[in-house]
Amino acid sequence: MTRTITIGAAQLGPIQKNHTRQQVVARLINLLRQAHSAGCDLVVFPELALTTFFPRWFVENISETDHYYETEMPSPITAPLFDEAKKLGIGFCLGYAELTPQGERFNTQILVEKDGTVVAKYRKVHIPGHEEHEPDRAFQHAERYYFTPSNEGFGVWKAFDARVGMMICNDRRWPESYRVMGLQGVELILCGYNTPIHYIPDPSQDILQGFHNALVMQSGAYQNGTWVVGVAKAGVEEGIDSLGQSMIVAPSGQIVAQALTSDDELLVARCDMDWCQKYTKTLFDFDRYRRPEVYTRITAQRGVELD
Ligand code: CDT
Repeated sequence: MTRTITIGAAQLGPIQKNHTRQQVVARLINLLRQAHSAGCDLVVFPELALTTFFPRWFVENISETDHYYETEMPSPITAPLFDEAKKLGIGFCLGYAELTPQGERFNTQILVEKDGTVVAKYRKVHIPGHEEHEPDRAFQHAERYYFTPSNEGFGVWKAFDARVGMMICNDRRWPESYRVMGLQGVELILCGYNTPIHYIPDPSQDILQGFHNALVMQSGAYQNGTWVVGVAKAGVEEGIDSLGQSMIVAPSGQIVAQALTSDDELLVARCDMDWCQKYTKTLFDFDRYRRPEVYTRITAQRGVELD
């Protein structure tokens, strides 16, 4: 018996500033229904999947942006997505901006089982961009103003008869994200992203965005013997072009499905969780081959230290 999960990576095209939550939820439900027709057990939506990518603008008073954040999940507006998923018997993973009762702001992703139970909540650890307004930029990437970095780390949960972890966008560029989950026996990592193609601090990287996206997820999958599902919010949003190229990567590091457009698009793959063991019990048998005693610098220091 193999443990196969049929997974739908539900890429979204742009969400403009004037698009309502109701319109967006209707798009999510449309993708969910397509996934049901394709036999999916689980649908993965992008990072901040309910709104436009608002960190591209700076406001002096952060509370002016409260309407971009969710204070409850499900809420009356998102409930139809939860209801439809439960009715269809499909699980899903959804990214959104979270405002807690204590006033903390997190970039959050939740995992919902086929019976509608919220299995897990993950809050983004690696927050990229800048804290202050940078008026000379063509657009802001003020995630560090809008979100607190989570100290909860990278969990792995038993769901869909597999060991499932989550990360969000910039987390995928850091090998530590995958390895912390790898050390908990992760078999499936779900990752939503919004990646502007134009990287203002070093535009020479623009042409490499697709390469780097694949590079980090393929190597993270292979080096930890895990499936990785990376799902974009893509296309030209408020004049800013963001990377598509959503993909499902096998524990071998091979891409088994990839988006072809920058619009709402579902890609589907049958993912055998037992494939992970071909890697985790051989080349990447951590218990046999890792040398944590010589890796102490990794947690002892943050930046480069020169002697
Ligand atoms: N959303 C997100 O984390 N985006 C970043 C952009 C980095 S440039 C500030 C990413 O790593 O794709």
